[in-house]
Amino acid sequence: MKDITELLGIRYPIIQGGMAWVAEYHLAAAVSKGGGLGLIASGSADADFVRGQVQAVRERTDRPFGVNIMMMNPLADDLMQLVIDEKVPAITTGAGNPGKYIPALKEAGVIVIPVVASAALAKRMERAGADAIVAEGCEAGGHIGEITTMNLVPQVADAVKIPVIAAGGIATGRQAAAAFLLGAKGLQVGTRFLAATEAQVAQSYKDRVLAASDTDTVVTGRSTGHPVRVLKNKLMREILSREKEGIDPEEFENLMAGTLRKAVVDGDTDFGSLMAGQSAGLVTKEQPAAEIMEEIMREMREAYASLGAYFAAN
Ligand code: TUI
Repeated sequence: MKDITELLGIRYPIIQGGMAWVAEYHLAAAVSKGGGLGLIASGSADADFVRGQVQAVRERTDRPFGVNIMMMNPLADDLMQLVIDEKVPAITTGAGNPGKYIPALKEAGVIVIPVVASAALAKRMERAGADAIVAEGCEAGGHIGEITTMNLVPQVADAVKIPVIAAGGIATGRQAAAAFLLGAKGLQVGTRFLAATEAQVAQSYKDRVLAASDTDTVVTGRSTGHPVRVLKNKLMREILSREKEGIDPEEFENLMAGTLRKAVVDGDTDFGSLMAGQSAGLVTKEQPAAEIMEEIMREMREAYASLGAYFAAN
């Protein structure tokens, strides 16, 4: 099995999460320059916007990078064609099944890494020709599945032969070390990069992440079948109580529409969607993306050394 670093041509086995509105060219270029795989999140954007972002990353670095495509985006067809036309080195996908696009992407030499929340979908993606899989546990921020990283990663690793990248709740080297022990060959980091110096996120949103404690996230949308992990605020308390009363899914969608942009761009921490994972409680300082990756790698080596010392003595 090829290492994730060899597959992607990167220094560290770290890929950045595809965070809609947050992961634009500044962050993606910084992560790629720093030795990981930077990602441009396309969210609900169109092909022209993403083309501009791809060009902006290329102006800043020659290193490999990728585009994240959210499968619920009605414009996903156009975005797949764009990554083929632009010869984008790699893509990750989220919130759906990219299977039908994989043959054309492979033909064009694009490395395809679907993000999944179950072993069943991981297997289907491997059969469809995916190069690697991100197994994202429900500790992650944003749209999530049901299974924890602790249980999803080893079950996906047992289910497929392609490399597995662990995601959901990984912000530190200790957690990264644990993920490798579960069978992962790489890491996807989202929440910690949300607080990176280069992330173009309203300071008030970053400050909420930096101040968060372990119990500060909640999951909304369970009642409508689209669970999303966010930091608690006025909007989410209101939404959760409406869900308890049995809110109509259409009304739910209307209340949520535009709230991610409100948080990231406008910095509205009361009525915006402050998407973040459970690891927010471990993210305590704003620092450059390169430094984040160096720190994770150093901490991961230290974790192994101390575990080695423990087992040498016991
Ligand atoms: O996609 C994500 N995280 C996201 S996408 C997103 S955009 C959004 N904005 C507002 C409301 C809702 C979404 C924010 N965060 N992570 C990857 C991920 N994919 N997590 C879970 C899944 C997933 C779930 C079900 C993948 C496939 C799936 O089923 C596929 C099928 O059809 O079988």
